[in-house]
Amino acid sequence: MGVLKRYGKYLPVSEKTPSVNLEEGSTPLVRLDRIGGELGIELWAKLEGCNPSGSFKDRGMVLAVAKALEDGSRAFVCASTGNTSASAAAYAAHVGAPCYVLLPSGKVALGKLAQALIYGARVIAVGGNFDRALEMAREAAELKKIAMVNSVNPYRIISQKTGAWEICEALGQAPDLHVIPVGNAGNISAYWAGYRDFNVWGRSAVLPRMIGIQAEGAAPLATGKPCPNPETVATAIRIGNPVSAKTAIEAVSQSGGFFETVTDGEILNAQKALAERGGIFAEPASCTTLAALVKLAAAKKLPQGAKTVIVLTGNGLKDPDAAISQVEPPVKIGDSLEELLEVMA
Ligand code: AN7
Repeated sequence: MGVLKRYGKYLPVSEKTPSVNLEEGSTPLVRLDRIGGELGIELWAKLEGCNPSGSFKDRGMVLAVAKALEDGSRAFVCASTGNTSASAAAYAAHVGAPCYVLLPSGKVALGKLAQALIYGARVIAVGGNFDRALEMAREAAELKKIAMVNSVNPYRIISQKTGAWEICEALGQAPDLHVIPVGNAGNISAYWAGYRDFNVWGRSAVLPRMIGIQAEGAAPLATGKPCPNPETVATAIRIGNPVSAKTAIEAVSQSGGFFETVTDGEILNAQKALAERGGIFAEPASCTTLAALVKLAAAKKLPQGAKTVIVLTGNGLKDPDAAISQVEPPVKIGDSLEELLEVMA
């Protein structure tokens, strides 16, 4: 029914807030018994790739766009590693407003670029990395007086809390472990705030340990050191200077969790495992979560039987190149039945 309808009572919306709805949220929470069994845990995956633009960004974008319209904005701008731009472009199109998106040139997965373009956004390829593009977008938003819809916009984070609320409602309470990719660090901050809400409202006695995962080549929070030249196959989280670093560090420390890193090889292995043994195709950034669980299990650092949720933040179809790079090409035959039967033997 859309995030603003389902959770409007708990969000800063009033009768003056325009109703914006692409039927985002209410995504599946899927139990993965084959993979969970191998890891010795009760494993659940939140399929955020089932959102209308194919990532979790829609949860926050719907409120950011509704509030911007309420406040009189008529255009939007964002910088993005891909998914924020796809989401912003979709919602801008839906409400009939122009949208400018700044992308790090050549570093955005093909599906996400296709989305921003087909939704009709003004797509600008910046000759710098995401962190620089974000600075530029912030300055342009101020000068041109248009709404900035990156997660520096507080409504994004507030509305992304709905992911945690849905998990608590589906499981009856919060899980033991919450495992989530970390780029600009907004989502881990939002989930922790959402879990605390349910705790304060008396609807979950449990608070999960928050485990934030970064790619080894873009791990400012996991290493505690700035990362001026982030690099990873998981382009969504190719971010060196996370805007929400402070709240992410708080989420991890208050919950008794930790940050972990995984290599590009571990990420791609996990992507394949999730598809082959779970039936789920998620983009590389999302697969950092399973990669980390595999790594922790191997080091005997995974509490056996723990109820664990991984957030699969984006759809695998967004980055076909990453998937194709690690699989065998199709078997080629002519058009005879004999050849077919031979390859099926
Ligand atoms: C699939 O689109 O930053 O830690 O500009 O696309 O809240 O930043 C995307 C981030 C995880 C990290 N998984 O979330 C952008 C952008 C996917 C993502 C993250 C992103 P945050």
